[in-house]
Amino acid sequence: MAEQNFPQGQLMAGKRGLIMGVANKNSIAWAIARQLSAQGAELAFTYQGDALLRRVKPLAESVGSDILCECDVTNDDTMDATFKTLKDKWGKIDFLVHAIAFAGKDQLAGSFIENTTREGFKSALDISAYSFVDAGRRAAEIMNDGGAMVTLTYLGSERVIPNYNVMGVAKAALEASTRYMAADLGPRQIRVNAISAGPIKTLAAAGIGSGRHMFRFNKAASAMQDNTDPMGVAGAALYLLSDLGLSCTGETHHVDGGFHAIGMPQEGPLRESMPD
Ligand code: NAD
Ligand code: 0WE
Repeated sequence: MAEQNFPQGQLMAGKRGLIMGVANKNSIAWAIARQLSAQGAELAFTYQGDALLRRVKPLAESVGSDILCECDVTNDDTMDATFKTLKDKWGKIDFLVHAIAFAGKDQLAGSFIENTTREGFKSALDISAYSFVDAGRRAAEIMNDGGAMVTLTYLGSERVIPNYNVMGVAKAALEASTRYMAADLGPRQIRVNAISAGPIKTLAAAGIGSGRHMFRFNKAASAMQDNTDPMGVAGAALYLLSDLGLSCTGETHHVDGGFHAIGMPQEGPLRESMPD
């Protein structure tokens, strides 16, 4: 799965962009980075804090990237420095990948109404939604007309997923921000889209209590009877960030094996696994 090679091509030849949100080789942002690199893109990466540099540096080097910026999206100085580095090194960029989300662990369990605190709400929306608006504005300042931006979202924005809680609210804000950003940047032919991925085993999905049940349920109840392959998310990102995606903007595109399209699963393994 994650070790598969991407076919080489030229869809991103001559394009340069920033990837935000690689933590390790399982990160969705890393699958996207490899796909874009295989199509000739030149990449820069951000990493969150020194602890992650050890993991991100060899990955960046493996796709020939030597632009690595420490960036915590809650810290304006590191945001300023990241986009200044890009301006100094490249002048212009063509795309932005935003794959960042965080809510306090105490906010991602149990009752939404009881457990969501003012601070937890603020911080989840700041890191997971505002950061795309902020990075998008800074990226647009140095982006060629005709460029594109992509963020990652999840179905918990549209429907209740147990324990996703305030992250669902943050993802709803992220998707709405995507539409407003698309409207503002549309006249410059800059496109802004979101990919709504099904559950994928990454660091961000590892910490969740109900993980086993969620992966089993998604597999059983999706149209394709399988979990989401990060390669499919990377393919969607390639489409949206390349000129294949012309005229597509303000969209939330689901890559989840069709889970979002199902109202009620067929009788079968899922039904049989549930007690009456
Ligand atoms: P991941 O843990 O690999 O990536 C999350 C990234 O967010 C990490 O690189 C982390 O460093 C970064 N981050 C968190 N707080 C930050 C901050 N303050 N400043 C800078 N960076 C910060 O996990 P992932 O699953 O690849 O997550 C990437 C995106 O995909 C997230 O937006 C997530 O919500 C979304 N997503 C994930 C799934 C899934 O099931 N894994 C499904 C749909 C959408
Ligand atoms: O967006 C996400 C996860 C984002 C996330 C993960 C963590 C774990 C560690 C945000 N904040 C934190 N904070 C931590 O302390 N996903 C789409 C993956 C995910 O997370 C869930 C899910 C799914 C799917 C949490 C509960 C229920 C389902």
